[in-house]
Amino acid sequence: MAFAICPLCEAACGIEVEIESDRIRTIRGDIDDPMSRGYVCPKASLLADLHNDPDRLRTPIVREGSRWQEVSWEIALDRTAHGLTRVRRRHGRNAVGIYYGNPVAHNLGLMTHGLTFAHALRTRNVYSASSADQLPQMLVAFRMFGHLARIPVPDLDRTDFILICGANPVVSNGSLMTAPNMRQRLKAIRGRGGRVVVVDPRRTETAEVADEHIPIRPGTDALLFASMLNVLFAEGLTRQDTLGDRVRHVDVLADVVRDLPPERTARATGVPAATARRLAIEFATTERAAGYGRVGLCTQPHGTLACWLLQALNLVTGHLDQVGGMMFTTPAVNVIGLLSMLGLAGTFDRWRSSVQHLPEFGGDLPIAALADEIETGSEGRVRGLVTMAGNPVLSAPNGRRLDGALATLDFMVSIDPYLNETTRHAHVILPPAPPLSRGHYPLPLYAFSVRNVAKYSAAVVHRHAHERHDWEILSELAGRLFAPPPLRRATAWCLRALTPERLVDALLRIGPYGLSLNALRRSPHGLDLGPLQPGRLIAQLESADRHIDIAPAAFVSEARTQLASHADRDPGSDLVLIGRRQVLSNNSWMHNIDRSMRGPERFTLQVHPDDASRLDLSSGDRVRVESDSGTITVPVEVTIAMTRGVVSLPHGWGHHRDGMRLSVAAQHAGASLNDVTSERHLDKLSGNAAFNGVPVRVQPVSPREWEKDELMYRRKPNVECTDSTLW
Ligand SMILES: Nc1nc2c(c(=O)[nH]1)N[C@H]1C(S)=C(S)[C@@H](COP(=O)(O)OP(=O)(O)OC[C@H]3O[C@@H](n4cnc5c(=O)[nH]c(N)nc54)[C@H](O)[C@@H]3O)O[C@H]1N2
Ligand SMILES: Nc1nc2c(c(=O)[nH]1)N[C@H]1C(S)=C(S)[C@@H](COP(=O)(O)OP(=O)(O)OC[C@H]3O[C@@H](n4cnc5c(=O)[nH]c(N)nc54)[C@H](O)[C@@H]3O)O[C@H]1N2
Ligand code: SF4
Ligand SMILES: [Mo]
Repeated sequence: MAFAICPLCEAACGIEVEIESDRIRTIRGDIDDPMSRGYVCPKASLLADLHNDPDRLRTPIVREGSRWQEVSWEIALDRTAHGLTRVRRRHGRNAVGIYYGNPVAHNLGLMTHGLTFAHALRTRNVYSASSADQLPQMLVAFRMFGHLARIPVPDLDRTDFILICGANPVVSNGSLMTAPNMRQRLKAIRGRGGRVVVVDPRRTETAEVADEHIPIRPGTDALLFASMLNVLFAEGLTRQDTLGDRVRHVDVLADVVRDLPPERTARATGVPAATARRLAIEFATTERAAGYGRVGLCTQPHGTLACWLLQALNLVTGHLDQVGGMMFTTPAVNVIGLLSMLGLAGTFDRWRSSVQHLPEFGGDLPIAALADEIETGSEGRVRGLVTMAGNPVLSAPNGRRLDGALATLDFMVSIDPYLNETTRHAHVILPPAPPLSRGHYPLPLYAFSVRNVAKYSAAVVHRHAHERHDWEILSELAGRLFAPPPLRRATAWCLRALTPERLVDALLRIGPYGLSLNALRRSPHGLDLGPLQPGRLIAQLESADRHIDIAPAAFVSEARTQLASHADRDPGSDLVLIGRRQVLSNNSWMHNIDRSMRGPERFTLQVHPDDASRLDLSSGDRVRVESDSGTITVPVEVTIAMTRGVVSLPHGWGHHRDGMRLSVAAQHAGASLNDVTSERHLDKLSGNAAFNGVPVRVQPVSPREWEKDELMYRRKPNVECTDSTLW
């Protein structure tokens, strides 16, 4: 029996893995894990299927035209270094771009070696999934609290009121909030007499276990929060005594929301004025309350304003940095503290993308800019690309355009275990060894944990001798790319000696608890380091002599020019499209597991019954969903979970393309939501993708038309799987 940490999502559940002759027999929840206490979601057991998936690449492959060939690591790495160096020599270092995706956050070696590699490329064309995700929250943290990762988390286990906006943690298992078994934790709030309120255009699985669901029109949260602040200022219900005189510009904030009472915003938000008033007062007058927002708040045109005003609500009600409110962690590896000490608090807008002029943040450019930067003919065009644990063809806004753009690159390498929608464009794929064969410490997740905990898990199965971990691949590549020829081997050797484990050990030792990797090895279930501490933010601000800016100038001017006119605009009668997550999916990349794909069709367009009857639709019908960016054909599911005027599709589908090696996923292809989202529909202040609230036209298709589309979607491209000459 071995104990480990599930690396699939932010809950970081403890798992117990039964191994027999180096084969995984069962995976269960670890009942002695202090955070998850035996809880796991159904994805945990799929780790074994991932491990055994015959389509998972075990050997590097290189592409010649449309043929792929297995090669040795030496050849694959040499080719990669040659390809990237050639682009750099001919066109300069900005011509090599890099995109890294979500699994980086769940892979210790990619955190330690991958992020360093991205920055060592010294290109302005660094892209990541952050700008399809939490960038507005980072920008708010940077402007208000002085560090782009200083994001508070709800004190879930002690709060008496949680306001959940644009998040569905019962399905996503929580994000920027490490807290396994969300359903139970939310039930516990209600069990102690507290309240759970969900603001979401869809009656989500989280709304189902809440006391109250407040349906909102997509993209209007900033107006709702502004109106709640208006009520609090007007009624004299604000307080900042808890943060002393560290908060600046409260008067400016009061002025920004002065003309936005709930009566004015109700038409746009769809939230009745009386509801917004009541919510504001309940939130302010509950001693322990926390306002938590996530992806749904970020991925809208006023994403930064929404995230800012929610944080302002926490602040003016005295719920920030306080027990039961939104709090700051004290992780055993205190990366944010270390970076702050080194003066690395973050950066914003040091340069811009060349076509859309989107701002840099923390060294990255928004992913919405990448297709432009590849296709444009001007100086600094991206001609070479590294993708690392990312599938932007399915995850980036207007993925279809990016799909086409990737095909034009001079050279592309992907560090990825699958030949999928994105990596099929690569010239070389470097596949890492599977998750359970590597050691793990969830470095970034513990910075957002609702209790301070620390846990290290060693590899539970051996990797094959010819397999390499992500960090080893990157060390080898860095040696070849960055060191002069005589020093290449030595450089790669030094980088390999600097294992992720050694780095974590050093960071633990200088951390606030003086732990070490050995100490964690002696506690294989993990260490509970206690509840979150109040006053963490204030202590950090005081030591740096900084203040909280509750009304950063850039946000204020955007709010002044945008919010009132948004409130007064006719919301129109267009249907708008939003996304959703599903328990058995993990963004785009876990649909190749047969066991997880049985049961009813999951890829459906959810439609409210009134909209369905207006459009003459029933469940099972096929419709075309058309936006200004593109058209997809999808099956309908009529459900009262939707709000009138809003339809929903899950993202991460669309596995119908040629030239992939995903034999199971291709049988359940679906279509990609991001073939109808736009790389021009963005959060204005940060450049984050505004996936939600896309105006769409929905039209029934006849069975004949559907058959035609079906041919396109059901094209089976998996020649590689059967061609034994190549495999
Ligand atoms: N419309 C819409 N689009 C969205 C979202 C949405 O809500 N709506 N959500 C957005 C969000 S929040 C995110 S985070 C992004 C995700 O965007 P991405 O990170 O680009 O997409 P993933 O589907 O997570 O793809 C992960 C890739 O990493 C590979 N991989 C998995 N594990 C490992 C590993 O250990 N090492 C390596 N090297 N590779 C690995 C997988 O094979 C896959 O190719 O999508 C965004 N896109
Ligand atoms: N099972 C599973 N778990 C996952 C993932 C997965 O793909 N599958 N992905 C992981 C990743 S990368 C992330 S970042 C997290 C995300 O974790 P969450 O943020 O909890 O993710 P979602 O379930 O997308 O929740 C977003 C919610 O916002 C709502 N929404 C859409 N538009 C608006 C709006 O304008 N206003 C408001 N108030 N709400 C809106 C949607 O209806 C949806 O319920 O989940 C992680 N966990
Ligand atoms: S909730 Fe997340 S961490 Fe826990 S078992 Fe499921 S996928 Fe793994
Ligand atoms: Mo994400």
